[in-house]
Amino acid sequence: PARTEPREVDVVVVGAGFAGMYALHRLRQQGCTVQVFETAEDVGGTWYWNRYPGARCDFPSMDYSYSFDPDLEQEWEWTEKYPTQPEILRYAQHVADRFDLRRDIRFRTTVNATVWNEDRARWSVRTDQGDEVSARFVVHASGPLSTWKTPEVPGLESFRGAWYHTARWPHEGVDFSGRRVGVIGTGSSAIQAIPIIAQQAADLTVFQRTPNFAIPAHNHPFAAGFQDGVKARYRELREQARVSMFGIAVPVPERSALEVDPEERRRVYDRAWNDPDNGLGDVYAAFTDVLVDQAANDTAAEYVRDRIREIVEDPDTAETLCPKDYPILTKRLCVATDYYETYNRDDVHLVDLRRSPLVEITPAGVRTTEREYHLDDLVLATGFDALTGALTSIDIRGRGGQRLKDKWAAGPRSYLGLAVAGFPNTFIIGGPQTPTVLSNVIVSIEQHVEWISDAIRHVAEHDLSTIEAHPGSEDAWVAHTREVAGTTLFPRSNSWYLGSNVEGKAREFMVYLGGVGPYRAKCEEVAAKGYEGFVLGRSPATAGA
Ligand code: NA7
Repeated sequence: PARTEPREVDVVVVGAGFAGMYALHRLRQQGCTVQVFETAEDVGGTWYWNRYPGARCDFPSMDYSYSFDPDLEQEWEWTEKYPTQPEILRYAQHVADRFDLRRDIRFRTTVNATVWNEDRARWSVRTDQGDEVSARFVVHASGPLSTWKTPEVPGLESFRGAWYHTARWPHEGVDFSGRRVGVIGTGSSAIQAIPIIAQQAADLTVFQRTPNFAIPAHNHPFAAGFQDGVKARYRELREQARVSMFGIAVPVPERSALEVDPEERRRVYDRAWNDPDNGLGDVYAAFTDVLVDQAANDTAAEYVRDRIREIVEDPDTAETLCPKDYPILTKRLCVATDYYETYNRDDVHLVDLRRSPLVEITPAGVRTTEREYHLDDLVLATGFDALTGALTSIDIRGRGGQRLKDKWAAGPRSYLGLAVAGFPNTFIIGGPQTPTVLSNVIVSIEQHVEWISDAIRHVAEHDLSTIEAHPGSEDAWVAHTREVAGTTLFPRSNSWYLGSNVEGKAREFMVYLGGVGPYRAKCEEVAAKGYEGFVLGRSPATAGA
């Protein structure tokens, strides 16, 4: 039989998390035909997959929500300071219903290749379900923390018990009652899950390679009237978030941690630690120099280490839990409920993998250089191939058949994190070289979606065929991203921001640290100057079409 021509759409969007959902809505509103592909069975992205016990957002619910529709933000009712995964997923589902998004989303379908066709100036998009769609534009909304990773030790397949990765948790939940459970990893996910697993399990062993800093969440249901008060000021608060450093309205620091006297410093840190309305911003923006000056940073790090030593009764365990070899805040600061307290339980044990590294997973459990630990269940809270993993796992081939994966072998290269030279009409939401992962992600997502849909409209309205990053602007953006990172303490820690958590991955600091507000201003300036730094093409294929 004759091969049928692939269906043509204006835009293919990869992923139906918060980024893909808003991209679909916005692009459809401006008249584009859009096809979204999503691996999961429903919308929600991160909040669809990460169903481990205790999974919550570490930004407050009233801030971590869409701002694009004033009615949506007024009608939705959040229940508590930090929203749980089920509550955020319900919100995503509500948005999908409200804007009738699902009719343009193909679920249970993974995009595995996008190939640029020079003659037609279109992308051919293929999926694991055999779809082939021809699209003028591809928008990658597959998430900075979606490609999960297991520990780089052999034996996982031999384990006789059940194992779970925090980012692929069974929908029906897991009952750990009466079981001997091991958790590998002590990042944000583990720090949320450990206290809850500890309550259930007969016995919990935590395998820690690098300790993390965590501040108390002080999570609580909203007091009467609180939500209405925020909603009354929403326009002003959202605007403050858009121009802020981290995508959330917090006061801009004016003082150095070293210029105030120790009592005043202590007062500021005590407030960040004890205030029921505290948050990450209180620490990241406590002083002007905590992110850039080692001595200033040490004051914050020592404050948190002192709290750990106060909370954890066994001095040896407390010291093992104290991060000492990297500056505080240069790995994501965690927000915790009873995390350090959990180590005071008799049935919780901490194994320091720095002293006795992990050797293998065995049929019966986990073996370190010291001994074997027998376990019924194993929880892998071992993180993600962050920022680039979801993009390089797709066979993306641009001009001349060049693969994105090859182009990025020595580290990601992009212009504004939005576009890549040699890959016309392709945009990335929340990717590397943007502030996204060090911000209130939804604020960053909205800015990206709005910028990208404006760019797509610009191409359509000016009868252009392509928009593509100029190699020179890409070089300049990569250099600028490095330069800004180099003025901070961030490159001093082996974090997933640097790619150092994945074996063989290039070391390149992947987050733009200029701040959400300044980054937005830069993107807006580029657009206002007629997409300065981009090459706008008019090909025979579209001329007169
Ligand atoms: P993270 O923050 O990447 O944490 C992963 C943890 O797993 C971290 O403690 C790692 O230790 C540990 N890990 C990874 N591989 C191994 C091996 N092979 N052996 C021992 N320990 C290992 O992921 P999360 O899911 O917690 O959080 C990701 C982000 O989601 C978070 O930052 C928030 O922004 C939301 P390491 O530090 O590499 O020594």
